[in-house]
Amino acid sequence: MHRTIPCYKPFSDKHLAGTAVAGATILILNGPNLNLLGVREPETYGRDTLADIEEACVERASVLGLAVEFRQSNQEGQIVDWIQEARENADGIIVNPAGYTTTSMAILDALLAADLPIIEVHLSNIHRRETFRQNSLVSRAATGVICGLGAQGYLLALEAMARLLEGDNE
Ligand code: CA2
Repeated sequence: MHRTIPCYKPFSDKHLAGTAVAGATILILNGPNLNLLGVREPETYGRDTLADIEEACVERASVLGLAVEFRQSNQEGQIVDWIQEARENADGIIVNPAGYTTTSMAILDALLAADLPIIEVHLSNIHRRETFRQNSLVSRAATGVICGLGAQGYLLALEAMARLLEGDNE
């Protein structure tokens, strides 16, 4: 049974559907072990499953007039392939690189080459955790980073992405 992620109110009433953003596709990528969400370590990562997060993202994206492609892989090369394809198929990337955050130069290089707005998301606040989690390589390619807000971080990233695509960075 899916959980409903508590919905916060969008920052303003400005409705983005029907604007330049409408119809844009956002690729949401999830790295290794995130398929275990909701099943293990709820004290660190919350009780939402990845399917719950996907459902909430699809719903929020539709309000914003965006389309979402939501994917997860435990394979670094698969994530690199998806990022390369995004250059042709997507207008922005939201990525939780999970265990590849601090190690994957391949994912960093693919993101740098993508030439798209990129938002890095982490469920937990990596800066309150072990030092080995804190030095994200991926952040070097990110337009912005959201961490520590649980599943809501993905929804905030979608809001921010809509505004980035609108050219509204305020
Ligand atoms: O906080 C995040 O979103 C992380 O990206 C999650 C990664 C971790 O390596 C990063 O430092 C921070 C771990 C994802 C593994 O997810 C699990 C979920 C449930 C049970 C076990 C692992």
